[in-house]
Amino acid sequence: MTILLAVTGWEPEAWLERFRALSGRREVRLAPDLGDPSAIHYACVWKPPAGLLATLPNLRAIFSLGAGVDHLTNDPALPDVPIVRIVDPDLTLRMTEYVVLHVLLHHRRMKLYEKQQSERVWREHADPAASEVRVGIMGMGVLGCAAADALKGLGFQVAGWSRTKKAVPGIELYAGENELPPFLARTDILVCLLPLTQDTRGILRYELFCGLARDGALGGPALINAGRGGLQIEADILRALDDGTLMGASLDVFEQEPLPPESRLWPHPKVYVTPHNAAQSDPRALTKYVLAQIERFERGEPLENVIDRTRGY
Ligand code: NDP
Ligand code: OXD
Repeated sequence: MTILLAVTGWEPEAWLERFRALSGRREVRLAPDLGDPSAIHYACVWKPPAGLLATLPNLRAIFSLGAGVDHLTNDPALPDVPIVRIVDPDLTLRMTEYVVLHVLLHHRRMKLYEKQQSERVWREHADPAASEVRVGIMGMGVLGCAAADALKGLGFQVAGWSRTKKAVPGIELYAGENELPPFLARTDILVCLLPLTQDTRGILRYELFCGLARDGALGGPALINAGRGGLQIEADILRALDDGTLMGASLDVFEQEPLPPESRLWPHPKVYVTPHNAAQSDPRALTKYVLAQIERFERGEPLENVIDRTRGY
């Protein structure tokens, strides 16, 4: 029951060390050194080369080492075995930290106060209370619900938007295309935690920004995207920032990563850029989760957090 690790974009050594330390007598191989591919039953992967998984004839399950799976679903030769994604408190809490931090940066107008500091200006502005500010979260899954809960605890008016209708105590819930306009119209700070699928690609575009609330306590809406870069049209974000449709943006993910040095987003005075680290996958925390899933599977119990391939997440 050999495990293959295939990791690109992150340092694979820490994963290999952790998997080898916790896997007991199970063999762990690191791609591209596959050895005999027929011995490999499980693949634990982050952005594996397209076509690699199709070369493993006895593969039983694929484990994404992140919460998102678009790095797999874009492989046209993806084998037809269950795909398990990460759902773990360590990753969830990291994302909650990022969302709370960036909501507060916009709510407390930190770009303005940073500018004042650089000019040695001592000036207070009337700051709205959190209870006057409406946060809207696109994607009310594991990460969206946890962030919503933390923001509600700080006193923000929180609403969420998802594909299907659900009930989350204390959160106003909208679902589907028909309820997107009323959700946007009541939103001052828009947080995007959607997965990248055929339905969500390019959803963060100029027309959507125009639908956000313009009567809010912050004087205009802000965008926070920690979902995926493919969800956003960067030319539209720049247009909206430049013409005042958006007051600010926090972007952790980009159409092209790393963000090219020539991108106007880097120096933009209204933008916070982070290098896709809103919620890092930490091998120290997450290896245990993957191995526990493999053990469940081998005991004949169902795998948890298996994605639905037709939905794409
Ligand atoms: P989940 O699968 O738990 O949640 C996804 C949510 O998006 C669900 O509420 C789902 O609706 C909603 N959704 C999906 N498609 C649509 C649609 N077409 N219209 C409206 N809502 C839709 O995922 P997680 O919360 O665990 O993760 C979300 C994403 O965050 C990941 O896919 C990944 O891209 C990103 N991520 C980014 C990280 C970073 O560091 N920047 C780190 C980790 C994750 P429903 O509830 O009805 O199914
Ligand atoms: C993830 C990510 O999907 O880090 O977990 O982007």
